[in-house]
Amino acid sequence: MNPRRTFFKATGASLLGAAAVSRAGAAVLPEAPIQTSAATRLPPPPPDGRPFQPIATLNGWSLPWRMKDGVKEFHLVAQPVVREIAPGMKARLWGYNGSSPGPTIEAVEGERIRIFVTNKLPEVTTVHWHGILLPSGMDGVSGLTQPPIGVGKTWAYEFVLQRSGTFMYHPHADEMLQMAMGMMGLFIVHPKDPRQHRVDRDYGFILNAYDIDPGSATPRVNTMLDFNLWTWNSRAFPGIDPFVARSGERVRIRVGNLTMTNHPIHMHGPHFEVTGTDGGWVPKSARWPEVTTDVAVGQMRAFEFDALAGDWAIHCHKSHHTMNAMGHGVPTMIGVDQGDLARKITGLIPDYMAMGDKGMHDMAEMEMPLPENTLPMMTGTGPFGPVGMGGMFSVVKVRDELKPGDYADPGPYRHPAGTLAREYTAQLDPAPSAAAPEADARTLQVRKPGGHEGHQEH
Ligand SMILES: [Cu+2]
Repeated sequence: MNPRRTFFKATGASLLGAAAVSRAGAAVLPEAPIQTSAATRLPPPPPDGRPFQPIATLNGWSLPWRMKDGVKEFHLVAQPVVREIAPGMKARLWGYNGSSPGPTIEAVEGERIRIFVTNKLPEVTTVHWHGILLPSGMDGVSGLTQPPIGVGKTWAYEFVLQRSGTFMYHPHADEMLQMAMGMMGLFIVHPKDPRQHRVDRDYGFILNAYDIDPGSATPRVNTMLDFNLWTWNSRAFPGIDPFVARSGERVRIRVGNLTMTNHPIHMHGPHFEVTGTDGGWVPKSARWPEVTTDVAVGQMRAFEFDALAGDWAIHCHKSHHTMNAMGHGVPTMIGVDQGDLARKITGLIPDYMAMGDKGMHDMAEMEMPLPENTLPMMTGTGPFGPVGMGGMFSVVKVRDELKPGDYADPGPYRHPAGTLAREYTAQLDPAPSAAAPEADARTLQVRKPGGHEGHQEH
């Protein structure tokens, strides 16, 4: 990844083929750029419309628009896509404009927007604008507020943005299947006054999850809870880009959850404050410091912090969500003497490896034979060896020297002298507290029945 070199080029964006719309339609519809790369692409400053500070969509991009008679027009195309989840694995998903999640929609409070949605899926769809205040008839609920958008059809949604904040979009037609296939995107409404809620860096991503059998590429769409790929913007570590900042900068991270379970997002290092929820901004007087914020299903959270130099892990604190596929069916072998079992089985299955009788860390270092198109369960490498993480994990990389607007991975952190944990190698006598069996015996005696505590027996 190198966002500096992959700046979004609106002019280079490709137009959809004429097959998507009729010849007459093509003349009136806005461009529908497509983007299939999973690199983080920073949008340029807004060329027209109201001014705002664009966000950096993690491993994603923002949808360009055109202004027409004072209305900001976007064009979303719902379609099958191929998404690289991390190097070594691609998934066949559904998304918008070439990617899953779809591009981030960015607009400004008070603007009138018109969003054209073209359906290139094999079935009907709609788009629901999750969290946005709008007329009921623009809410995108199939059957309730509109008939579904037929295959090959284009519909238009139009409304005025009443409140700034962090929102999302996703289908509300066959949504269990369509969201399990990756159809979702961020929708950021910026404040009317760009000086309000101003930060130095503004990141955003969606929590999503897939159940893709090792060796295959299409999600099992009927899975309710037992997903095996826990992703941010349809990427799993080490495929997730770092959050880069300069020391002292004010950083905002916006998170939306469209999985089937909650995710306690935990950041090491600087404490943060939740500054935005589904309903908008949290007043300063109502904020408190945190290091973990739980993002429940369907919720959005924005949090902010003052960047401190270092490499700080940021991850979901459900430890199974920082692993990739294949992790959950493995039996626990800690303490099990597997003896010459491995040698015997290897006679039958040459690739067999006994694993995990002392824990599973060593598995992160092993070159395990994996089916094609399958990610290792625990992976990623840091300056000190295997990180042993997958799934919903990334790193906040803060450096003292960094140009404003530089989002490129700065490499590993150079720790100042005396600030790094170290192995202790000096010879030590056993500490007195390490051998005190008499003390333990005395403690037990006091608790014998008949003593003061014996009354509890009755
Ligand atoms: Cu989680």
